[in-house]
Amino acid sequence: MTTYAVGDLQGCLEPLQCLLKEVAFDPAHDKLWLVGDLVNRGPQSLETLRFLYSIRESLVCVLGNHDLHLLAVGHNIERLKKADTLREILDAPDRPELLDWLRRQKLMHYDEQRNIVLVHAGIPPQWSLRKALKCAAEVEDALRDDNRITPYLDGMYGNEPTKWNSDLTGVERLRVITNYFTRMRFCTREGKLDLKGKEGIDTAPPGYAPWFKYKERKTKGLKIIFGHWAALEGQCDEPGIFALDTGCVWGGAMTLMNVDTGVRLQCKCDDHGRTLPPVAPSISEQTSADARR
Ligand SMILES: [Mn+2]
Repeated sequence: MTTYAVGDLQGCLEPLQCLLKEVAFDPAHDKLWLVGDLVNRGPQSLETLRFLYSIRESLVCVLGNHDLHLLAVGHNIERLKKADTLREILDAPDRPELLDWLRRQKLMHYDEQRNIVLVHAGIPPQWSLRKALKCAAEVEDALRDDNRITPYLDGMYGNEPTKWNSDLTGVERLRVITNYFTRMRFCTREGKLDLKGKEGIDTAPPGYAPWFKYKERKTKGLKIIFGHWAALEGQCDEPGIFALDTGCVWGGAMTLMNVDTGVRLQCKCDDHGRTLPPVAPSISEQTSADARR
């Protein structure tokens, strides 16, 4: 039994299947952890979601901003945007099962034995593991509750408040939690978010840094696997922090990592998220410098 983690899929099924084939993934024995952004922008959002649903017993998924957007559109709260590739899911006969499964996924997964966490974007520096788990559960509870999912999704969009405060209540409280787990890249030491910057770590606005860079970060010592930040190209020199989004949908690659050894495999993609070249996908193997930390 082996546990693998894979970066943002964004509806790119070909490279996922290429990686799973390469490691001879067996859903009866192995586990697949996904950092979220399962769908959108890529060519096969519906097929990807159906495939994941078919192996759901072997999956651990956390939700990304694109997955939450799909839920919001599916609940008639938000409209599709021009660049969205989610229409086929909305029109599918199995939409109810797929979206119902999606809303039951978590914002944060903690593996106690391995002392590893899986999140889409990150954990703000001022939160301990315990605090982060509690806050994630608040959003997860709202998503699973038939009476609360709609007001939650309706209030989810927006960049304010920029910073957590334990006195926050209602939709504002859930919004800032959601933004930390699914949209964060740069923040201040106190966890004030900048949600505009999307480029590399050296592009932080003054006073801001990548969420994982702070010396006084309260989750130091905990391993964290995350996605969302394609501009990092899978590189993160912070010990125990594993960046897996390598921009498969933007002409980069999809990355798979063995959770226990840190060994990585990549499947290169064209700029439509298809494997490159189409019939004989190229796989490059890289061993993370962090491999056995
Ligand atoms: Mn994302």
